[in-house]
Amino acid sequence: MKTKHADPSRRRFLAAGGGALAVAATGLPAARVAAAVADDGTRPRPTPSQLRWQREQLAMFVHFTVNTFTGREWGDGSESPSIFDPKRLDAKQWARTAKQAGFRSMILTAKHHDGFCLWPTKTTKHSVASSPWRDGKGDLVREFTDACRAEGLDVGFYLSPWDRNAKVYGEGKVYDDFYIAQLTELLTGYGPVVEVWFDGANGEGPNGKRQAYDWARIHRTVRELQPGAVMFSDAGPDVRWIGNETGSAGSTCWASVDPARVPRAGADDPWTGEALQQGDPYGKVWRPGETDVSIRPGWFWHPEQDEKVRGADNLLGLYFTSVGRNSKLLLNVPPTREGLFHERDVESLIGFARLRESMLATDLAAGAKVRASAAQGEAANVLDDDHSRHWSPGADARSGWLELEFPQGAEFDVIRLEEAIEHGQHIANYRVDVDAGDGWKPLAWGTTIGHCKLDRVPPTRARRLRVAIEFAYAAPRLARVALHRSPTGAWKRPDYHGE
Ligand code: FUL
Repeated sequence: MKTKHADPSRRRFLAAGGGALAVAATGLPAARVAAAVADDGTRPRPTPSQLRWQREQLAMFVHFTVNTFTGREWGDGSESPSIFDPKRLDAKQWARTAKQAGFRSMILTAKHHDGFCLWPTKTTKHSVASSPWRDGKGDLVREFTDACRAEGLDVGFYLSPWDRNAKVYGEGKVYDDFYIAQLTELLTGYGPVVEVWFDGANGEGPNGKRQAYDWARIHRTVRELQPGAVMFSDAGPDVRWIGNETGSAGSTCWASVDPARVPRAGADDPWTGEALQQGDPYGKVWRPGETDVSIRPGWFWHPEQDEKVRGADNLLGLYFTSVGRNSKLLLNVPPTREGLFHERDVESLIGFARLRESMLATDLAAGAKVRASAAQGEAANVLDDDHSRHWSPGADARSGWLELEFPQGAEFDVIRLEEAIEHGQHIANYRVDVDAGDGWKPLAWGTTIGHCKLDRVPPTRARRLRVAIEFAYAAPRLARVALHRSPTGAWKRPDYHGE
C-alpha cells in the first residue's frame, strides 16, 4: 500500500487540469488557448537521466525478503533471520530471464518494511549476515548487481523508509542517520545505480512511533552519491507513481506535474490516483509516471499463487496500458523460496517478449510516402526510429497534419505515435483518419502522446492515413508514426488485460 490519497482536492485538480483540456477539445481557436500557456522554451523537459529512464520502457522489480518464507506481504519486523535460506539462489537466472524478455534494468528490494537487509550492512544485525544462507557470508545485493551487469542490465534499489524492525524508528534524527547510513552503503558499495525507489508507506515502528522522514536529506544523499540515478516516490522528485498497482496509466498521461500539488515526497498528500495517472499539462516540472505492477497477485512469492501468474497476452495488455500510455512498466517478478524465478513466470515473460517483438518487428508504415501541412524537418523523419530526428509543422505552430500514403495499402490494428520528448511534451489533442479508397473516416483520437502512445483499433486497411495534431501547447514534434499488427487480437477490448 502506498500513501493514501485523501479525496477533497480531487475536484480541484480536475477543475484546473481537466478544464484546460476540455477547452482545447472544444475546438476553440488554438491561439486563444495557447495565450494562457507558457511558450515553448519554458515548458518542462526531461533531464538526460529521465530521458534514459523512459526510453528503457521495461524494468523488472524483484521483491524478495523474509516474507518469501513466511508467506506474508508485509513482515512485522519480528521475523528471525534464521528463516532466510534460499538454497538454490541464482541471481544470474533472474538477470538472464530479464534480459531474454527485453527488460533493461532491475530493481531489488534491498530492504522491505520488515527491515531485513539483503546485504551485510554495518547498521543492524537484522540482515543476511545473521541468516543460514551462504553460512551468513552471503551478500545478495552483490550477487544481484554482479548478475545484472553480466547481462548488461542497469540496477536500482528499493530501500523502504518504513522499518518495522529498527529500534530507532520514530526517533527523529537517530533514525534518519541510520537510514542514510544504509542508503550510503548501497549507493557507494555496488557501482552505478540508475533508480532509487522510495515507497510511500509510513506506519508505526516497533516502539509504536512513526517517523517523519527527512526527505530533503535523503534526496541530497542520492544526488551526491549517484548523480545519474532517478528517484521514484509517489511524488517524485524525478519519477512519480502512476497512482495504482493495476498496471494502468491514464489514457491522458502528461509527464509534467505541478509540484504545488505534491507538497512532500512520500507524504500524505492530496493527490488522487487519477491525478497521478494523468499528470498536468500546465505542470512546471517533468516527472513522468512509473507503472509498478506484479506478475502475480502479491508482490512476494506465495506457492498458492503459482496458478495465478499473468499470461503472456496479459503482460502484453499491461504493455499497452503503461508503455503505450507514456509511462514506463516496472513489472515485479518475485523469486521463490529456493531463490529462483518460478518456471511459470519465466514462461510468461518469454512469451510476452515474443508477442511484443513480433508485433513491433513489422512496421506497416515503412516506405510510405509522407506529406505534411508544413514542415520544419523532413516529414519522412517519422518513419524511422532515430529519435534525434522528427517532424514539426514549425516553431509557432500549435496544430498541423501528416499524411502517409501506402501504394500497396496497409493493414494494421495498432497505431504507434511518439513525440520528440527531449523537447518537452506538448501535444494535447490528435486524431487519426484513414482512407481505404472511399474517402476519409475517423479511426482514433487521443489527448496525449508523449514518449509513446499505442492505440489499438479494429483491423483496418488503408491507402492513406492522416495524423492531425489538433492542438499542442507549444510546437508539436512527432518523432515516430508506425503501424503494427497485434499478435493476439488485443484490439478487441480497450482495456484488454488478457483474461
Ligand atoms: C507498496 C509496498 O507496501 C508493497 O509491499 C510493495 O513493495 C509495493 C511495490 O509498494 O507500497
